[in-house]
Amino acid sequence: MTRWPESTAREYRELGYWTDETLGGFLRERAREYGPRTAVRDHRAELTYTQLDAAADSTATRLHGLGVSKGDRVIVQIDNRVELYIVQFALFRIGGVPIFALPSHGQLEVEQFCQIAEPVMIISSSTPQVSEKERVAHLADLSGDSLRSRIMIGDADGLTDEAPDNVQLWPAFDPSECDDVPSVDDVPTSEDLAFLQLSGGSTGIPKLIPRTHADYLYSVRGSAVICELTEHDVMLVPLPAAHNYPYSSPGALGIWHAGGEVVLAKRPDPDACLSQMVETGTTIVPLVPAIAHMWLMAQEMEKRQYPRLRILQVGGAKLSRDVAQSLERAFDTTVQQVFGMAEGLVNYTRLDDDEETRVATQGLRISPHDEVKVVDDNGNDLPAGQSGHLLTRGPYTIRGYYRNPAANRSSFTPEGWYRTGDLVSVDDRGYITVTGRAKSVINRGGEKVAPEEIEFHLHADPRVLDAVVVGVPDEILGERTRATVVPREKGSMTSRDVRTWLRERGLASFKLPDQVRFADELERTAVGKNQRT
Ligand code: OOB
Repeated sequence: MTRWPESTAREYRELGYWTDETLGGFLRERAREYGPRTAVRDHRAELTYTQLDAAADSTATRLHGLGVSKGDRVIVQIDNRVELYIVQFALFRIGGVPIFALPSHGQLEVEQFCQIAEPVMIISSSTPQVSEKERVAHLADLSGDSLRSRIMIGDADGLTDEAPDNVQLWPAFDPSECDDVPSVDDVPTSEDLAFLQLSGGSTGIPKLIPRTHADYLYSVRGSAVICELTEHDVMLVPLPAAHNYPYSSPGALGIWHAGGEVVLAKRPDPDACLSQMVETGTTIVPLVPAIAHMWLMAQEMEKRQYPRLRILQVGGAKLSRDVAQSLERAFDTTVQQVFGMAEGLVNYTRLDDDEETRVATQGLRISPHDEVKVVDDNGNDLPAGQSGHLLTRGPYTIRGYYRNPAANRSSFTPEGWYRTGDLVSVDDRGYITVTGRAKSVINRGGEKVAPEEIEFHLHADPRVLDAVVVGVPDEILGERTRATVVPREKGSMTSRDVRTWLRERGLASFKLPDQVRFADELERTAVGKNQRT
């Protein structure tokens, strides 16, 4: 893992940005302070801070007993339920390193994580398959035999008698069964690797983002201050809870920092979520523009009142000025734009910014020590107000990906600046406006799709001669994916065949093309490359 230079790290420690606190210790402290208050609930369980803390302990003891120790990677693929947080904190306590897979990731992505990170365990909330034995053996093979066990959380159906010993089914969490405290000799320290997040991805192979306890907690504390969180705050989480944005910007961690309550929504559909907001007295909710747009349409019909709602956050993709204005009016609340990246840097519009700033910019960095610069195509610095490539470094922005020297060479400068791939302009106050994108990634309503990856899998289809994937404008998603396919034999394939092929390759559902077109040949650029735009 590429770290910050020692002199820079020392500065962050001296400034008090990086402390000795680990994520495991963070929860212990919060339980001491806010014990009987509700920390989190989902569709079936509600846990106080004391219970969440105890559940993390007993799960840590169990995982330690299964051989997970400091530095071991564990793929965690759990949907929006309390067990996601219990398992995360359990791993933090024993120094296990979760890889935060999203529920929508397919078998293929899980295989790729196994190849890169050589995990010892996979913990998921998916239903076991009949062929689980073969799957585990295959994944163990890909991970260089590091993978020892697979744990599934949920209902017993689906796990057959033939399941191998290394596949275990854990029933949903029961608070009455928590009593152990893990006894671990080799405890993690705050500058150790805490977990691996996934990059929004601009290449075919996923990139893993190494975050430390100290850098991440600094961004959480800063975010909680910016959002003025207190123990009276209630956050509804309609997005996949393991994503960096609803996890830490300020996310669940920010809420717990302040002693508030997290409510996990199963899905982001407006009908269920809007009534849940009323019932739970939600004060803050993180959304992506595509979902904000759906909620806006529902709200304009139903006109509910949300007397406690303070902040409607929108981030992950560019929000249009019109929608921002309409959201504030329809929900009678303040919109906060969030422009962030799992690699680090997060910007927020502030709650007391004037309307123009709130609706037209993507906000200001968290830290005065976040370095932000805008350069032209040749790497020369540009003056304030001019649009160019955004480069950044700072106290919570990584200096390199996990086990990926090739990506490090292209994504980081020798001086440690991260090339975000975003085109922005920065005004003289430091507020950023996203003006475009230099990376090839398609931002499909906040979900990032690398066209090269889909093209790679399309080319693997023996019926396909050539293929190109592009993003096309979409009123709701911002962009949707369109695949243009040249079949070897004209008329031999339907768009359904194309999607079925990709699904069977194990690709995440959000990467399947929204639209498939067939052509006799592809347009080429002058150098003979496929024309993407
Ligand atoms: C968030 O993180 P990622 O890692 O899924 O994606 C990062 C990329 C950025 O580089 C940018 O291209 C895009 O997503 N993006 C935005 C945006 N927020 C993110 N583009 C325009 N406007 C915005 N407000 O997406 C993420 C991480 C933490 C907080 C919020 C979002």
